[in-house]
Amino acid sequence: MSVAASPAVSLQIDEQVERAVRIGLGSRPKTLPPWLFYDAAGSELFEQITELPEYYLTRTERAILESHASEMVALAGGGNRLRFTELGAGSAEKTRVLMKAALARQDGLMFEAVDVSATALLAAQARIEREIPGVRVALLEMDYTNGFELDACDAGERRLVLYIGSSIANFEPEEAARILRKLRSQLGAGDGLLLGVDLVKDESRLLAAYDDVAGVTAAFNKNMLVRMNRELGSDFDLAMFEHRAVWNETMSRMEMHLESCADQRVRFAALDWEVEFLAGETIHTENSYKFRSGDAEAMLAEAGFAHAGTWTDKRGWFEVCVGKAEKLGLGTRE
Ligand code: AVI
Repeated sequence: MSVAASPAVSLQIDEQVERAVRIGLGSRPKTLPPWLFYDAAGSELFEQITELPEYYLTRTERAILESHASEMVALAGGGNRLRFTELGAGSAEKTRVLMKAALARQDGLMFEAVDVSATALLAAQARIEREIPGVRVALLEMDYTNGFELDACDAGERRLVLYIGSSIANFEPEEAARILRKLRSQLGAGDGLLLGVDLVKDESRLLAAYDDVAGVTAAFNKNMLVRMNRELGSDFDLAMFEHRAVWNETMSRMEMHLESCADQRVRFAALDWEVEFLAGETIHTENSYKFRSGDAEAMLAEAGFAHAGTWTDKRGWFEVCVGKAEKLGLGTRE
């Protein structure tokens, strides 16, 4: 944290936010990293997105988990007790069905919820422990993208890491591969990873999911501007930027942008800095990669996981894969 020295505006400035904004808006084309979406208002808007009729991802993945939870858990556990570790757990809504399936095979379940913010986790912890007797929730407040350490499991216990919601899709492929490799290095041979990814489908369906009629995704995207105005003292006029959702076929990803409606200049009073925008110029705020059959298994294999199973919905819109950590070379954890 640093306190800005500007005489006009004095704010507590998060250095990580300032650095990301200076780098992103100083680049050509302009970009901002998607983690900037998730302040309290952005996290709330994302929860609303998951319930939109157009945003099929959450509903479809939940249906896959509901249909196959017992099978997934049996495959992951084999003859062992399971411990769950969910990355980016948030409210852990979809995980409940897996918890119940695990509790049908074993007494009690340790659920480690990993997230950057303890706020969402605290509410989830109380609710889960109240509503699903036998689950003990441990909160691990950390940014799993920057490396993390997990405790070793108890004897006779295996860890199943849950990485669902297509969260891996918001990272560039090399970054996603790095995260999975890092994760693998924290696991013992035979531990599992359950990965949920969204699949390539009809373009109109994808566009609708990222540009809903009610405008919730537009508000989510523009929340970056709101956040910069509040935290960095900028004067973005929200009416002067349009939400744009684009299907990039070549890169197999949905992109979100904020497009400037005119030539304009935005002043960051707290940073004593100005940024110019041309009419039609965009800030690229998010990529959401869409996968094809076999891609998730290949990602798992590359990170050191043997494929154990893949499940999809009837329409082939979303996929859940389970991989098992393979034995590593000498000098590693197991
Ligand atoms: C969190 N993540 C998987 C969402 C996605 O679909 O890429 C974020 C999101 N962006 C727009 N709508 C939802």
